[in-house]
Amino acid sequence: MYLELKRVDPEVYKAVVGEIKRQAFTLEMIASENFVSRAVLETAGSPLTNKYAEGLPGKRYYGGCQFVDIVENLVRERAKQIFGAEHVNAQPHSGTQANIAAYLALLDIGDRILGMNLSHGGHLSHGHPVNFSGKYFEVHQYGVDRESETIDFDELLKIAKKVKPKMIICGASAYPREIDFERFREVADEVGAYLLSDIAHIAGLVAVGLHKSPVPYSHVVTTTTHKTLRGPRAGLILCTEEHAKAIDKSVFPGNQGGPLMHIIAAKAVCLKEVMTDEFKKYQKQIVANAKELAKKLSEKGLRLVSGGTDNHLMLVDLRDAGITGKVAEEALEEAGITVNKNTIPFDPEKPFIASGIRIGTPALTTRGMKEKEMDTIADMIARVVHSPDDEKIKKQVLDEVHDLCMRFPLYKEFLDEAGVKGPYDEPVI
Ligand code: DSN
Repeated sequence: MYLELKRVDPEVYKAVVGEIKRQAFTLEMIASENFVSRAVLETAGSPLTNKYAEGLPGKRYYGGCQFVDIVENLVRERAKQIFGAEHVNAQPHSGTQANIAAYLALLDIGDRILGMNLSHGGHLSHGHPVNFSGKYFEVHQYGVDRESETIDFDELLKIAKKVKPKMIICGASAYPREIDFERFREVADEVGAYLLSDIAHIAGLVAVGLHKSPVPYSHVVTTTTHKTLRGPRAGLILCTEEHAKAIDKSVFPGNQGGPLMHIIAAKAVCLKEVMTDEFKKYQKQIVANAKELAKKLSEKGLRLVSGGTDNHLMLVDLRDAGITGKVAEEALEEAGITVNKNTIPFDPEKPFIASGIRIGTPALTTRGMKEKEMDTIADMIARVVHSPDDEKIKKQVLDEVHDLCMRFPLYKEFLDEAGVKGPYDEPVI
């Protein structure tokens, strides 16, 4: 697959193989990451990257769009079918681009928006002073209840009544519980606000019906396609027919130029995979794995925010363990386990230090790991987190991680081609 790259640019080739090797021989537990199929990968690397296609299928500003029209229409039709949406825009380059386009379709600069506090699980693009969302809109925030650590709807309603936002944004990037979209819509209706639901993290769970869909309750739904949905790195917007024109115009010409047709084609392939029984089984296993991991981590004395998980991720509060998220992230990485430090609700630490780590199961579940492996991994994580400075423990865990990874191979054909059989082999140049 990469033989020509090897010939033309050995430096990039080595970095590419290095990254494939890193993915294959470490435990990828960043909740927002996943491993795409060979079909998605081939499509994302196809000559469709060469094509300019501003506009929409059948209404382009360039000639020669007959084939890219096919793939964009497939994304629109498949996404409509999967999510029960009236309208789909297939072009956002990412989740944040989707949010920008949705805000600018429905809002005017300076309007009030109400989103979830970032350190309670929200997202930068849901209204944060350092982000465009906080610079161009007047941002207000809701969060979780201090005791239950779940969304505080009474507080949300109180804030919404006081602030009178034009849009309420729900959806999260670090919230382990199912989101009650119906209740969000009730609050939005009570104050005359639009509801935007960002399902970037849980799109796969929603697609197969494991979590309730926000589509019937939202004016607009945005998502990424590369997390639980396991597609290429990109975004999608779903909306009601009423807002279809405004959304399409806001994506192009409002906020983006030429759509990435190779990525749109890969989104079509991803959605075809989403429609299979195998994908439904996969989503169920993601949640089963997360629940098992959460249970075992709790048994090993680690406190989980809200006490557990309903989805693909959990947040570990490390304050009782006496270490910060930053230290835990670094120690786990040395032991071959990749997670990210994450603030917890009411965190006394700054985001770059953080009191927690966020752990997710989508990528490991793609490799075929199940509850038994989650038990083993919980044990590994606990050993490292309880002794982050113990080099012997980290080395032992690293060896165990390598053994486990060898039993669940990933992108083996690429590594074989590069002459890489194990974690310490270098690609042959
Ligand atoms: N960076 C993504 C995440 O990790 O959740 C959100 O944009």
